Amino acid sequence: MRMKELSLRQDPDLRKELAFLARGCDFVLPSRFKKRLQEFHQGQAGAQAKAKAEAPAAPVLSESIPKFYFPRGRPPANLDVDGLISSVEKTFARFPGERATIEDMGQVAKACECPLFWKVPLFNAAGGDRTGSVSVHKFVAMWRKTLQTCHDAAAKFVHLLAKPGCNYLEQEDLFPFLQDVVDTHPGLAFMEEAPDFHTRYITTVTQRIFYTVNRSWTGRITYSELRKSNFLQNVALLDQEDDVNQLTEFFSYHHFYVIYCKFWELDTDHDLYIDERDLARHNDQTISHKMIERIFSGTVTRDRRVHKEGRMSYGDFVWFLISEVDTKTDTSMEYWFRCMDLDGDGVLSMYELEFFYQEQYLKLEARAVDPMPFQDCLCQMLDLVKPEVEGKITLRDLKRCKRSHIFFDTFFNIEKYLNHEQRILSVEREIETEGQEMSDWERFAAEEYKLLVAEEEETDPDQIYEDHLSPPGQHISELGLWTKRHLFEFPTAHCGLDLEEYENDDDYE
Ligand SMILES: [Ca+2]
Ligand SMILES: [Ca+2]
Repeated sequence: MRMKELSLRQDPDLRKELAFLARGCDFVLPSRFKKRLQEFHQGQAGAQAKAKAEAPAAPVLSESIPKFYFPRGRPPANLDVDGLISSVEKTFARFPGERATIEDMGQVAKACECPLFWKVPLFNAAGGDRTGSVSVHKFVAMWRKTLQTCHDAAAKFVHLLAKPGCNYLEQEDLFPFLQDVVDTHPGLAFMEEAPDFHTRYITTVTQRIFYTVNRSWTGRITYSELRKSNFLQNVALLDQEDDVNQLTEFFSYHHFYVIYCKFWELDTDHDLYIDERDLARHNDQTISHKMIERIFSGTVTRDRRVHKEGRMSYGDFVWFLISEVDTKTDTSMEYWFRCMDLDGDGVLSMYELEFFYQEQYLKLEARAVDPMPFQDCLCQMLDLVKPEVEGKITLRDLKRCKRSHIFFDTFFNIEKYLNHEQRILSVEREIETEGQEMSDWERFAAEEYKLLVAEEEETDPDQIYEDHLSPPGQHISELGLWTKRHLFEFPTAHCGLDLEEYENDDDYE
């Protein structure tokens, strides 16, 4: 039993959850933890039974602990490291002085049987970013160690990008990789002339990666989080897909463009920060002031300045917008649950629900809509969510009920609430076909992109031309304007075809 517990503590995910539990973090619910423990024990029992059946004659040594947990992937039975290394050596033999520059790294990545866009991670892990090129010896030493210690793509990717001694990825660890995507992916070649824009695209993609992959909200992507996500499959697809807009999960330029334009509209002075009043203007004041205040309390934002200085950066806005548009994803449900759980006890109490509903009630009255009294609204919501423990709504209840978007919109999103009221039937249909069509986010991004492009086409073409001729190199205060021109400049050259695709292809994903 003691052995079991020790092994359990070696699982970084479980260890983190234990630490959270110890600190009374509202976010790791005991029930969820119990379930994981149970799964873990079952998995362990299964693996042990299997190992026993496969190797009944193996000598049992009192000090040997059977290995059942492989954070860096399960080692393959017949791993031919020398064979893999020799094909890398053959590739290096083609380069002058057997040294590879960054331009050669595509071939090296292929020789390593990795997707093309692993080239910069591979190059940097062998010290290429410091020396400008890598020798065959240095590279082979690095790659041999990687092959011997990391046994699947997730483990290798983290190993290549993480800081020395770290077994997780932080946001900045992804920047060199993403910069290379911007610099060399054919679908982003048009960004070459606007280096200021690179950072914003990279910030957007980084936030989307953490939003989807970093399920623990720690700001550190672990092996297992990466393994459970689709991210590496998307990286591999970058090789084959020239149109990044097809990769809607992380890399889409259109999605970035939509998010950035939404931020731009709110950031009127274009210093790349927005305050509470700016955010409140989002989508015609649809989010309640109480909720905006909660967001600025720092409960769901990474940048400490949000709470301390009352200003939100673009990165945190990406989380807000995606959560606001699509309340059906796990991260979004967690985002809004955290906001609504004022005392952080992991339960939405009647007090907390009433706190948010009060403002919604007044807003409805102001719009001459007859609002439901709180008690009626409460009954309706409890009926919708059906919490396990009467009168106490947990995150687990909301995730299970599949209609948490209606719940959240009722308490702080007036536009969407009214939409639900008007479209009860179509909402029902939506639930039935869930998983078969575009997500709310994808639909929103595609529609907004169309609108933005149409808006730009209406602009007087002569005016655009004059703007482009304005002298470049303005000061920071004017950077926004300069960017805006580029912002609206990019899609025109590319949108024709893409737009047709949106219109003609019903199966667009
Ligand atoms: Ca601002
Ligand atoms: Ca609470």
